[in-house]
Formats: sequence, structure tokens, C-alpha cells
Amino acid sequence: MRVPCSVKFVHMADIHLGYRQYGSEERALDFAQAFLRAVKFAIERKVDFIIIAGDLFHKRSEMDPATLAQASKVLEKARKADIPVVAVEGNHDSTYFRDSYSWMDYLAAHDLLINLKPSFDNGIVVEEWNGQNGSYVDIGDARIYGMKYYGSMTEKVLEMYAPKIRKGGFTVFTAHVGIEGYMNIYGCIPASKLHRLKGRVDYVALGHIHRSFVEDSFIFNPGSLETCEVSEYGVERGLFYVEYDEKLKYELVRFKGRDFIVLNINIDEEGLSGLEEKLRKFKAEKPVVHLSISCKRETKRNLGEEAVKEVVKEIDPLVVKTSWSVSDGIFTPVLDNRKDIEKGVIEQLVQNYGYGNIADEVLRLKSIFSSSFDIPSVDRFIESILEMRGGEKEEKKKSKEKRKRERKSSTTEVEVERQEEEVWDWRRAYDKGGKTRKH
Ligand SMILES: [Mn+2]
Repeated sequence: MRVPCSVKFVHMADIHLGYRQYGSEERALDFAQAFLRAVKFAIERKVDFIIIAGDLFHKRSEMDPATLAQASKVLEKARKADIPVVAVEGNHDSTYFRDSYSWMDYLAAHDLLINLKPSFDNGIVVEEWNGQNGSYVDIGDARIYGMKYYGSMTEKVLEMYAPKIRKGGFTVFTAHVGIEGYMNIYGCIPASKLHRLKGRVDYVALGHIHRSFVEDSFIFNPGSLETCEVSEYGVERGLFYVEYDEKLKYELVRFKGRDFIVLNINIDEEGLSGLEEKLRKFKAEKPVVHLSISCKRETKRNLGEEAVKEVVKEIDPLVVKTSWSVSDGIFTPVLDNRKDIEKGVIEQLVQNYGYGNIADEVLRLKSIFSSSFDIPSVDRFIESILEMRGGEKEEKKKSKEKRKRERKSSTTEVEVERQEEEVWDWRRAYDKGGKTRKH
């Protein structure tokens, strides 16, 4: 006999709280605001529960008070509305080889979320959530199973996990794992391994890949809420609002985040006025600007990076990133670009991990390791990086103060919208440079 069930929920993933993208605190606030918006949406729709399929946080160990406050303040909103939040840990949330206490466990200990993961004791243990630990939980007409990120062990763990799944009403399986063929990142498995859960599971709720996709109305991946790297900008991403009433209905809900402007320009041909013209065509509020500039080596030398940045400053950007591709003439051998290309690839790869721009250092390490595995020179090199980073921090601080002084007020429509949006105390405290205000 079929038991009728009716379920309503929101499925989100890859929130990356605490990500100071480009070293910008404003960007970290964008990620928090995106999370707040998503949870408020769920509350407005009066859902039965919220699923967070991993990567709530950007960093797994170094937590700072502002980030923790962002997470708990928003999760408290859901708790006040009596909406349970069911989560699993992503690669950014936990160390997956050792089973240590994570910040997600901490939030679970404060009744702010249900952190589902199997345990291991002579094989896999899949038990009901007891308020502290567990792999599945029953909420209303739904049962939700969770599996955290296991990296290269994912397939093995899933193989052990799958036979333990027992259908209970509308059954969800949520995991932080990617599917091969969507994005070339680590931690993906073939889709077939999950399609095999059909019959026992009604909805597979994934996270990890930062773009949305749906397979067979069975596997769902919403993508990241904010733009974690420039290549994600403009990609379909959002959260899934799902209703089940003997029939599955879902929609991808998108929210507008920080504006990005991605531009290619040949300065020799178009000049700085060409750049100005191109920039003016965008209607963006305090955007992140990525400029790929190509020109002759001579032009770069004569013009300099600052002149280009001055032009971009006209549109009041939040961040300006430039990458130059210079040539000495028509007959520049392609191989000359190899280093740039390699550097570009590494920049893209490490950008997502919050280490800042360390492409040069990675390349240098690569050359040390590929010439000879010489530990003393590795040590020396690491030490020199650490010294350099110390200096950079000072400089960043200075330029931040300068930026603050230069900040202009703008009154575009988007700005008004933002002001109307509910803003937390931590955001204000942050704007004041972290100083506590008297009430
Ligand atoms: Mn992620």
C-alpha cells in the first residue's frame, strides 16, 4: 500500500562562508548575505526542512568570529521558524581522512543544524540521528540520509552505505560529491553509482560542483550561491525549491549576487579610451573587474598597470584584477607564453582555496621538485614565502585604508534594494572595522 506523503523543502550547497575573495572583506559579506537571502526564502515558503549539501564554510580549520556569527545568526532564523536544517560536511568543512570534530559538529551541538554522516566500527554504521550523531533523520513525511565528503574514498563508502538505506516516506540522499563530466574537479564519481539508488531514494541532493544540473529528475545539484571564482560568473546556479505531493515539482531559484565584469582588451588597437568605452556599457554596482590585456611589451612598459587601473576606477569597482599577455612582435614564438598559460591555470586552480595568488610560488616549487628533490632548498623557499607574505599583509592593510578613504557613496537602484534588505549587526560591526558600537 502506498503511503501518501507531502513534502516541501529547499536544497542548497556550496555557501562558502568566510571566503575573503581577493582579500576583500566586502566579498566575505556577500557570501553571508547570499546565505541569509536563501534561508529567508525557505522561511517565506514555509518549507519542512532545508538541506545544505556541504561547503557551508570556506575554510575547514581557521574559523574567525565574524564567520561563525554569520553562520549561527542565519541558522538561528531557521530554528526560530521551526525549520530543521540538515547538512553534510564538504571538502571545505572537514578533514576527511581523520574523523576530527568539525565546525559543523559545533553548530550541531548548538542545535543549529543536523550534521549527518555515517560512522565506522568494523564496517559502516548507519543509524538514526540522536541529537548529536547519526546518518539519517525523519522529518514529517520525509527521511533524509547524509554522507559527507570522502575524496578518493567516496565510491568505496557509497558502496557500503547504499545497502543500508531503507525507504521511509519521501527519501532523500544528500552528499557532497561531484558527478563526472560537469566540471573537471577532484572528488567526482560516475553518475551511474548514484542512479543505482533509484527505488530506495526519491531525491539525490548533491553539492560540490559550482553549477546547477538535474539528471533524470533524480540527481540534483544547485551550484554555489555566490561566485567563488570568476569562471562561475554567469553560470546557472541557485537553490532548488522542491515540492512532492505524489508528484515531484522543482524549480531552480536564482539570486543576484555581486556583479562581475570580465573583459578582454587589446590596448594597442583599442587604447585606454576603448577600455573606458567598454566599461561604460556595463551597468554594475561596485563590480569585481577581471581584465585580460594584450599588447606589445613596449606598450605595457610605457603605460604601466596603474594607468589601466585608473581608468577602471572611474566605474567604482570593488576589486580590479588584470592579467597581461605581452608580445614582442608578430613572430613571438608560442612557447614564450607557456609560462603565462601555466601560471594562469594554476591561478585558477588555487583561487578557490583561499590562499591568495600563489601561482608563482607553486611554479617555483614545481621547478625545485622537478630538478632535484632538495629539502633544504624547499625549506629556504618556504621561509622566503612566509617572510614575503608578512610584508604583503602590511601593504594590504595600507591599501585597504586608502580604499576606505576613497569610497564614494552611490545611489543606484541596486544600492537602495540592498539597504532595504535586512542587515545584521555583525555586518554593521564589520563596516566599522570591527569596533563595538554603543547602543
Ligand atoms: Mn564548494
